[in-house]
Amino acid sequence: MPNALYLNMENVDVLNKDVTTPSFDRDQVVTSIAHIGVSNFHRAHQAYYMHELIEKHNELNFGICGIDLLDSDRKIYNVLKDQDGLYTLITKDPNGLHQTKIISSIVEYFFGPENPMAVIERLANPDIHIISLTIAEDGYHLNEITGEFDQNHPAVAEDIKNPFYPKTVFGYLTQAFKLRKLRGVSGCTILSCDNIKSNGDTMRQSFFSYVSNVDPDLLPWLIENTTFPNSMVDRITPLTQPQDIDALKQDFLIEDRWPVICGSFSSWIIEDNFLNERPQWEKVGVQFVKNIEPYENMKLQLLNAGHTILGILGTLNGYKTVHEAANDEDFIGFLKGYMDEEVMPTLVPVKNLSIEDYKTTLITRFKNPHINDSLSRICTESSAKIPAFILPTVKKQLLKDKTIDRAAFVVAAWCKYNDGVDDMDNSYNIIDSISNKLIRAAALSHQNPIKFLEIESIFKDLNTNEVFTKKYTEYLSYIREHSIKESVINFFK
Ligand code: CS2
Repeated sequence: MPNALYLNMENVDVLNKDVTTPSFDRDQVVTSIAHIGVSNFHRAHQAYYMHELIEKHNELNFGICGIDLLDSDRKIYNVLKDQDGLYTLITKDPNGLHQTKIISSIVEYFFGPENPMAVIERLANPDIHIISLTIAEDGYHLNEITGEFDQNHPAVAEDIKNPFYPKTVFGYLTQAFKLRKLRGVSGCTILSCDNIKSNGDTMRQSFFSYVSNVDPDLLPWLIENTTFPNSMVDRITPLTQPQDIDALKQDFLIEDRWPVICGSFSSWIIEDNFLNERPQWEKVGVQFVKNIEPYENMKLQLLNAGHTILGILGTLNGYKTVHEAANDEDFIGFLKGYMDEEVMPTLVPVKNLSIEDYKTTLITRFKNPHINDSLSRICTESSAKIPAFILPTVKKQLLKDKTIDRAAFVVAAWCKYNDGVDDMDNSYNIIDSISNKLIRAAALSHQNPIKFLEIESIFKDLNTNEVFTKKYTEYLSYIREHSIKESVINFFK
């Protein structure tokens, strides 16, 4: 067997012919987007859309400069440095059709911990018109209880003390915008691509409250010179497994140290609120709308909530992947019931999109056996996911005296999940920034079920709602005595 070729600019034109390689001349691409957080998700989604626009429509003015700010991102820094920003995107549809493509839209890369000044200078450069972000829910440093920006968060407090050696995105942006203002450079659009409600507004609020604390004189200029479009981002992107790297080597003779696997369905809906000229992403399927809220509610409350539900129930049952849980008739039946009875009544129709179709496609996406999306990825940071994906539905349903049974069941199941042992008696890790708190509250709930609902940062005052607590208590005592499967069947079949 011939040797596999390292993925880099030198080899990209002589790779296996079954792989789609870029046809554009990379030297012609001008960087005008700086993206912070070069996660798998960014590489499957925004960088993919930009690649398509360059490739199919010769849009050479919007190359991406990838940036990571966290020490823990050193691996992607090393990989992208060695691979000249190139990586393989393997798209797998539910019928087993795979597409393997080299993505070439990340034309530069900077790593904050290595050289913070270089990052600040790049962000301040007049060529950069859009700064986009995937920094995950916890990157916004919101206070868990008030939902406001947390000035006392250790990373934020550190940046306030050492503004010239920032660690957080807010510290970096403040320095970059100070330079822009000083040098008479125009502002730019800050485009959040995270799975949080009103992601643009949230970013604006967090950033502006940081600036009003550290550099209030900058604020009026920022208000005039930045926009923060809200956006809805959607593509299922699992963690890359060693077998994915091996398969690429075996089947395509490509040595890519960090390829990305993703589902074939993808969607990106953005509020059209850009400061400067923006890429014509609509040419590659992006939708521009006036108000993101109904689209965002649909996605967070159906897809992300659906994932969380399959994650919790599936893990308790001993499953390891989303598709195993989704192909179990009892669990998918439970989820369909949740969507129809508890989520659908809370959603409002959206323009140019059928929520019914979205929901149906979603089930097929969850069942896709080729993706191998792990339940442990889904259950990671559930303490941030449950309040964002499930509790808003509960709140809306309770306000209208409508059913919350399945949501209460999920919360009860999540309480048991935090015991850390599945129905086969196998233990698993609880990966959550407040795992200690969760485990302690779940332990106390054996005596008093409400103890779990007393985690105020998650449930706020839900522990005082009689309708919810009654159902939750009933379910929890049953779930503690029976398997999750028996419980689903007993209450919902
Ligand atoms: C998942 C998301 O993290 C999660 O819990 O639901 O990562 C999901 O796969 C993406 O939002 C899909 O668009």
